[in-house]
Amino acid sequence: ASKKQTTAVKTASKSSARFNVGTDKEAMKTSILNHVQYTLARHPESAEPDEWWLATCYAVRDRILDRFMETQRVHHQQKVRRAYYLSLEYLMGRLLVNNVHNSGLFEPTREALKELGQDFDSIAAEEMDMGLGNGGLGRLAACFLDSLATLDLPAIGYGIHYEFGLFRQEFSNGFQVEHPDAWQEKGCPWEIMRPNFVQEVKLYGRVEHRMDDKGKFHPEWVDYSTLEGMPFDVAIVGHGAETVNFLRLWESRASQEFDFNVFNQGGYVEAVREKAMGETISKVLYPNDNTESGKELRLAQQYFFVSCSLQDIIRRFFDGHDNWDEFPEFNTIQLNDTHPAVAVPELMRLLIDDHRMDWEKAWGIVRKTFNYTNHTLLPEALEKWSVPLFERMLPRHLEIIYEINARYLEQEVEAMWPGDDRKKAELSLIEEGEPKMIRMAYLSVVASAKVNGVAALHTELLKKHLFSNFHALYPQKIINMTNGITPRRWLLACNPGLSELITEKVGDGWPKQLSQLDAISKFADDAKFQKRFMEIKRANKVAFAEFVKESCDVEISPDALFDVQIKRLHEYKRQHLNLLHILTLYRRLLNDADLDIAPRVFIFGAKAAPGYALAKNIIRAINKVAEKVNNDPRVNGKIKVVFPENYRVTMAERMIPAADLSEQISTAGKEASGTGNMKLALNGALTIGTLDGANVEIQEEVGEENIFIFGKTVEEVEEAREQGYNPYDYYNSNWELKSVIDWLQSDYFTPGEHDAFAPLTESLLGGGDPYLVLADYADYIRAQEEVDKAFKDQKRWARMAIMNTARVGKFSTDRTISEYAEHIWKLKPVKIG
Ligand code: T68
Repeated sequence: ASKKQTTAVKTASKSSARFNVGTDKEAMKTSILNHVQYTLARHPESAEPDEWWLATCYAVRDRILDRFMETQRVHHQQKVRRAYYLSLEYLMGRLLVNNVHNSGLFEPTREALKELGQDFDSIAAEEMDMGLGNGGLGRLAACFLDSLATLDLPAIGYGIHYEFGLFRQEFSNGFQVEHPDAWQEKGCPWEIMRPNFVQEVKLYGRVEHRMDDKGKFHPEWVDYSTLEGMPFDVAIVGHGAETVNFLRLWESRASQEFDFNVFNQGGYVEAVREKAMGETISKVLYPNDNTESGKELRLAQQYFFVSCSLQDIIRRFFDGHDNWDEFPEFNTIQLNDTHPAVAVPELMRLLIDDHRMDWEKAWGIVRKTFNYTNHTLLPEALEKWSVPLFERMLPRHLEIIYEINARYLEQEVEAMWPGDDRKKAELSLIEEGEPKMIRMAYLSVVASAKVNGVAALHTELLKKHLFSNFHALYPQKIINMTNGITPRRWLLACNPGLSELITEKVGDGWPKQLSQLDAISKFADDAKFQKRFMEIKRANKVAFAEFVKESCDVEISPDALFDVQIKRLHEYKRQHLNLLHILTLYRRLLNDADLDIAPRVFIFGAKAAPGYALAKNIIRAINKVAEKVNNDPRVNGKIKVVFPENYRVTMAERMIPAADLSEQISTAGKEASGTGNMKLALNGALTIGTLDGANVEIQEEVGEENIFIFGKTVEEVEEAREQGYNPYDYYNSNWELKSVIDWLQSDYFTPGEHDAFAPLTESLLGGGDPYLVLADYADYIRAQEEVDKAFKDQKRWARMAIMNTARVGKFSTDRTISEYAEHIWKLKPVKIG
């Protein structure tokens, strides 16, 4: 009977291998109704919008899961090589719109909802953002997952199932106020809990070296505490592909068993403390972008998710293989920055202590398995963990890191620079000091097969500065992988008007072959095409203006130039340079009411890390200047400043299609790549920017005549510093610059409240202006005047905008991921079905 049953199960799953359920409108309708009634227990007549949203997600999910299971069956059966992406952050945004587009269910779902009396767009708007990331690094991980599935590459993402993602931002009297982000409040239809794949993780304790019966010493980690990791899987649908990969996120739980032991030893309070720790680890995402906190809980998060993930990878590998020698042949692991770098000593520990492998063999496997992506040169973002903290939390891992260090210094560094103790100190994984610190970036470089930067300029600077010694030691190791963005979310889904126009002209292949957009460049001067392109832009601006009216109670004209800066608030990104330009125009307008400038709306979207005082002060300054400017009748509506609160992926999807101008104005050498720059250019916004990060490559693609470049180059920045840069030289010699800074120092924008922007003005003057805002001010103003001139010539502007959309095909993550697959992962597509 049981054999018969197995055959029956097999037949059933085979015949339904692709779709168990229909994918037409009628089937979707039935399915949505079924979920309203049998999943949510609601009468369709009384179901609320968020319930229609849930039911729709479940109906879509059913269809995706068919493909998901089939993909995993094929991968398992064919014993494929897989890439594993380890990242502490995934900034996914909403999933419904993306999933219906990628799975080809958009039309039937929309039609089905319509017949059920529901509007797809308003139903989709019920979804909360899955905001498990800070900024570019987390969003890049999400775009990578989309491209991996689209290109049929076998890959799994690993991360943390944070209970609270990046905080929700509100403004109060211009100040940023943070609130917890309860993203799971309405339910999480996209994730599947997998209790059968729970993992156990150890923390704290100490190491004993015990002799085995052959007289050999073996280290043993004892007196540790344990936690459990519960996996939650989110299906990742490729665009128009059969492949459905997944993202596995770990949630921490107190381990029942451990509590019980401590409890029996009479350690009641200890047991409760451990339980609290178990439940705390995956509570909240650290809200820093490009800085490191050095906090104990952060290290616990890193180790927790890395240990769960490695054990899961090993379990999956041995479900089909039986020999460690083959491990690097079937597994490649990408470290998204150094945040998961503790994976290096953890894999060594698992191989040596748990699987009794000798050091050389284990190290050989590690070095063939890991690769590392660097996302920053900023010193404050480079991770260093204090040795005493590491020793307390991960005593065995500290031993392993010391051993890696000793062997690599004695063998590799010594061979290259014999007898050079200074080189050894420079290159050591341990930085001397009080306390000693572990250099996680160096550990990642030494243990990885390939190390990559994220834009051409960034990679060159890595080779020249941060990793110059490593570049000499391992000349083939450091390579460039220029970032990208997924055109599915960042054009097809967020800008339907422009997508339709493009499809009409070049066919519907562009979302998977973005370089096909180049074919619209031949219409750049075509008056009819220009008109349609600009009408679509205008419609997007109208829609955004409505949103601004609702959310900020400010009226903005869709005929004004929409000047957009959207990114994390950070000194190096120089939102305050943008602010100085706004103040300059405001001043000029007060001096000359008839000043001939194109009306402009300055649009900001940014969160500041809660502990970053200067960034928060800049937010306050922008808000206070906005209040004044928007309510000053003398300005006559010529300039407006809007800063909607709680910038996030969903808000970016509204702003980007409506943007005319894209502000990419970081100090040269500071922004590793930038990816917002790519999204805005793709949607026909012109860039005003420095020669930094990927701006350099955007200029190469769109041509000098279609971008506004200003400011000091990396070399000029270095030179200015060497010559003892002094912001007062600029302040004292540029009368207009002096006036606007003085203005900020007055109480004009905060009547009665003095020194409100002291942190900001102090950093520009007394603080030495570390990011050369004053040095770049005059050239920025000049470039902005060119923008103004270009915008007044609408034909010229249309041409430039079209050329931007046409020429940025290079920046699809499909191209980026193909390069990773070829040069780093040696990964081949696997067709499903
Ligand atoms: C960004 N980095 C880069 N870091 O700043 C940006 N850091 O230039 C680049 O385009 C992007 O990565 C993708 O490569 C970040 O977003 C962080 O968010 C971060 C988070 C925690 C600690 C340090």
